[in-house]
Amino acid sequence: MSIVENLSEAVQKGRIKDVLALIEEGLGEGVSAQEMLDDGLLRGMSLLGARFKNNEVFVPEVLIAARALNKGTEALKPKLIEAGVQARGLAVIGTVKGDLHDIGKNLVKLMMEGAGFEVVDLGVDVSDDAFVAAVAERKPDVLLLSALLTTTMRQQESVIKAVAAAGLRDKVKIMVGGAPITQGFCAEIGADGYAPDAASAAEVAATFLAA
Ligand code: B1M
Repeated sequence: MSIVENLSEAVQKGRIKDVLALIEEGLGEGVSAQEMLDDGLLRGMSLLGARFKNNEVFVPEVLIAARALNKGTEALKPKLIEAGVQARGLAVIGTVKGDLHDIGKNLVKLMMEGAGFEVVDLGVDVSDDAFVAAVAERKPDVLLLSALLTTTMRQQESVIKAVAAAGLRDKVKIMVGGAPITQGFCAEIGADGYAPDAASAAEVAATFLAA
């Protein structure tokens, strides 16, 4: 099996040591960090996700795999982020209330940092009030809301309303994303931008600064 295939396997089995060793080996052999992320770590999580859906594996296995994926992403971070990029904007990011998924959010954060943003990460299960307080205090250029569940996606709309109620809606661009989110949903709830993946999230955020 190739290094990326082994990485995918190691993530699915939640083997942090193997993930880190394979990344080191891959980097030594000139495999690109992006390939190890996309075809190794994320592919592994996607395969495990399908087994999760079919009730072949359960929450503990997925949690262990998520931890291995996050460790692997951390190890790849220096290679994914271009050195010496000057901070060109401030962003606040979080996963909305009721939602504990943070792998995608962490990737969006990483890509935003790579695009030169300073990113304040509020974590997961973030209340509307906490988002509003962060916008009021930090005055970010962009607020990024992640949601992975059909039961929590409406929470993004609730945050947008809360920001508006606090009189801050014209002070910040709001972006939404996550597996169930679409461009149509973004328009429906009055967000300023949507991106289907982490790399394009950073691109969309950068257009707000340019504007
Ligand atoms: Co959960 N889970 N989960 N889970 N989980 C999903 C999302 C699910 C699709 C699995 C399934 O049934 N097929 C399903 C949702 C179904 C639905 O709502 N329609 C589901 C469910 C049901 C649940 C629970 C309810 C299960 C239960 O307890 N019975 C529960 C809910 C807990 C809660 O949040 N309150 C739950 C729990 C968990 C774990 C804790 C075990 C774990 C999360 C661990 C963690 O995040 N630290 C977990 C995981 C890992 C998954 C799957 C397997 C993988 C998600 C993931 O990290 N993908 C997922 C199934 C799947 O997606 N195949 C599933 C990799 C990640 C890189 O992709 O997050 O989509 P993603 O992020 C992408 C884009 O969406 C985008 O960029 C990212 C990178 O390109 N993006 C943005 C994300 N945020 C963005 C923001 C942006 C722009 C782009 O701008 C603001």
